[in-house]
Amino acid sequence: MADLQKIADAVIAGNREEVAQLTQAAVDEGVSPADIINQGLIAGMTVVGAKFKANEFYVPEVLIAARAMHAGMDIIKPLLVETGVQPRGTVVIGTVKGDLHDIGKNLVAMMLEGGGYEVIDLDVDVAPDKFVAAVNDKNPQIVALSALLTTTMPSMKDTIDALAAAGVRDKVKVMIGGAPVTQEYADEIGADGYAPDAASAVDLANALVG
Ligand code: B1M
Repeated sequence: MADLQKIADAVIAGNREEVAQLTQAAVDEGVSPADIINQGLIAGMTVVGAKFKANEFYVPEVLIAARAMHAGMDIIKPLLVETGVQPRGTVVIGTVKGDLHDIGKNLVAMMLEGGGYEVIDLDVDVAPDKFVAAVNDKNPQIVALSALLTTTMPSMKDTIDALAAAGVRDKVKVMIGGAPVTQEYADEIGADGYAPDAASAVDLANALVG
């Protein structure tokens, strides 16, 4: 009988081979993809997020755990399509125009994937019109904006304004984050939420999609 807690433990330990092997064994035993994701892969990443918040894990451990989670997701993803399991929501994420910093954004993207979201990553230096195009094409529930420079924070407001000008602002929740960003700034530019770190970003996304 598959022990899904072992998958979670292997994710937390960042053991990519073990996650892949245990995930494949669970699939072969007929455990549902949704159970493997929720009780194994996401459960593991939830613990990783909590440890990261508590400063028990640092960036390298989170990246290694996320890589291990991906090894399991690679096995599960084709089955999700077959069984029609829906992600918790879709998030379009990117580092805003003029800004090339992607380490924090990638962490947020990985944690959101670990939290059960489909993540569409537009990469770095993303102009407002690219976010608008992605909202029109992919119909996400959330647009997630990252900025690391005080000089590129205004691109967050430009992006929100562009979503409004294109008539799609009410279709999505906008969350923002990055080292210089604050809740006050989120309020000032009309974002729906701010998260200080990658684990909090998952909590915020969950709150925003209800
Ligand atoms: Co840059 N850089 N950098 N840099 N860089 C900083 C940000 C800086 C603080 C360094 C300093 O001067 N002390 C400074 C900004 C000053 C300011 O604006 N106030 C700075 C500068 C000035 C620059 C350049 C202008 C330097 C130059 O060329 N003169 C230049 C700008 C280039 C550009 O973007 N146009 C530049 C370039 C670079 C590198 C390319 C060399 C490299 C980036 C490589 C890469 O990302 N692939 C780099 C790096 C690595 C840094 C530092 C050292 C580290 C940033 C990082 O990755 N942190 C940084 C100094 C520092 O922070 N100590 C610095 C780790 C990462 C996990 O944290 O990104 O904060 P962070 O993400 C966190 C949270 O913020 C949050 O969650 C993450 C995980 O918990 N978060 C979100 C992030 N996005 C979120 C989104 C959310 C929610 C949470 O919701 C959507």
